[in-house]
Amino acid sequence: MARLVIVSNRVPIPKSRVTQAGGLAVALRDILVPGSMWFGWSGRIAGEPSATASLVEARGVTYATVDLTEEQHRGFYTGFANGALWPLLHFRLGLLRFRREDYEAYLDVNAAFASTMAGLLQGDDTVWVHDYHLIPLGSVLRRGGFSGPLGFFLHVPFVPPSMMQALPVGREMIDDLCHYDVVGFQTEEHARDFRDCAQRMLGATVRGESVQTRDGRTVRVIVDPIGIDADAFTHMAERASRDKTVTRLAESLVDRALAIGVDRMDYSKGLPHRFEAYARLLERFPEHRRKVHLLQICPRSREEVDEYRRLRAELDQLSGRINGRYSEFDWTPLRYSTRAAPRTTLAGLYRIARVGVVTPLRDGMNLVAKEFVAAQRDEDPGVLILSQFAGAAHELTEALIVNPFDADAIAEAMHQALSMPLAERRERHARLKAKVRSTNAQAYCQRFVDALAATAATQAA
Ligand code: GDG
Repeated sequence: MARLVIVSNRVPIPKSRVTQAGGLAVALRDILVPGSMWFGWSGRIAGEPSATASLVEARGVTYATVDLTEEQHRGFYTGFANGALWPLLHFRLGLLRFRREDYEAYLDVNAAFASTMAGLLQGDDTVWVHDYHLIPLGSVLRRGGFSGPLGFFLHVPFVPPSMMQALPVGREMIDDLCHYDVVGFQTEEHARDFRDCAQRMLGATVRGESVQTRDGRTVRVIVDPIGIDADAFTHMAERASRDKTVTRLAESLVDRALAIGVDRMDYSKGLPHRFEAYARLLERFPEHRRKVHLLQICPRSREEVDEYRRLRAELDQLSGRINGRYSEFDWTPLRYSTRAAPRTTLAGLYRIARVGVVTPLRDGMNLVAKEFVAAQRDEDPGVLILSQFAGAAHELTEALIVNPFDADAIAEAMHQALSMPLAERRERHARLKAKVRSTNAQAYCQRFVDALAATAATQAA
């Protein structure tokens, strides 16, 4: 196969052989064979934009990164990507902040990425671009003469035309997506919304998976749900039960059940609703008082965006209120941490939890749901509560599926999970685990790369 070049906003350069990275890095590990390249932002802010990429080799893979200036970062990342696209794609029109100068910065950074990449690309490379930060990159690469297979995968949800039209440059976004050969989404619903946008906003023709623009471009739209390396995660969770933090927490539970939530601190994750639901559980089902702890781990993220700072203040207040209302001298119902936990600790914590609470208001997929399932003990598994608006709910139908806007429904699901007989827990878990193992990270990558190769072969023919 031709060389694969991955492009994403952040590039997780492995620091040592033992690094256990999360997210995309894990998902892509198997296809990053020696010779491949990963291109993106270094995570550094510099006085001047990078003229060339800095290159680091690790295990035969080249990691090529560029720095951004303060101004680029403000407009491209904080402004347009996270201030306009992220809320829009999570159905939060009220939070959408559009400024033309941010959009200009977004286009400039995409153009700068493309021009630096031009010096690194070889004619027959296959380029796979990731996520909403880099939607226009494909069209700039094409204009610059790149003619190899070009794919894009969107990790977050997609919206129907009625919402996309609220973005003043929504049409440009859809047109940019139609410059790729293959565009992948997490669920059929997101793919359908994209096809509808192309039809309604560009006048494109849709036939099955293919979308044809009026000027003759064809893009194949595929559904490719992302997964985790389930078996590796199960092993990590088994080993992690001996981890110091996990053992200490397990001891501190003194036979109380643990419910766990793990989310970046983001308004899409439904955290205030979840806290509210937990308070309802304690109010409506008092038999669980003193018998359960909710541990919510939510590492702070994107603090440069106002809405994220407001969310933190709201959660601080809510958690204080719940603990103030229900705590006893020897029982604190809600344990809430805004620091990131090491990945192994996380795996161990999932394993000792009786309930996994995954209730985003919208989520492309939600990998925590899959990690929770993979980490459970087959003989005595915990129960997953999952939002109907997470992409994962399309696959993990044996979870307790809830509407995350309904605090009472979440409280009832928590009650059901805490009271569920072992036989039912085992049955649900066995089915969920089989799904998480089969729709794993490797299958996700292979499907996308195969779709790109097939499209390239058709075009060559
Ligand atoms: C986007 C889409 C889609 C969380 N806290 C800690 C920690 N994490 C890890 C989790 C999980 C990852 O971060 C989060 O993944 P999610 O899928 O839940 O969410 P996003 O970050 O929003 O990712 C999402 C995903 O892309 C992939 O396509 O599923 O829908 O929004 O792996 O375990 N990891 C560590 N400490 C923490 O405190 N080590």
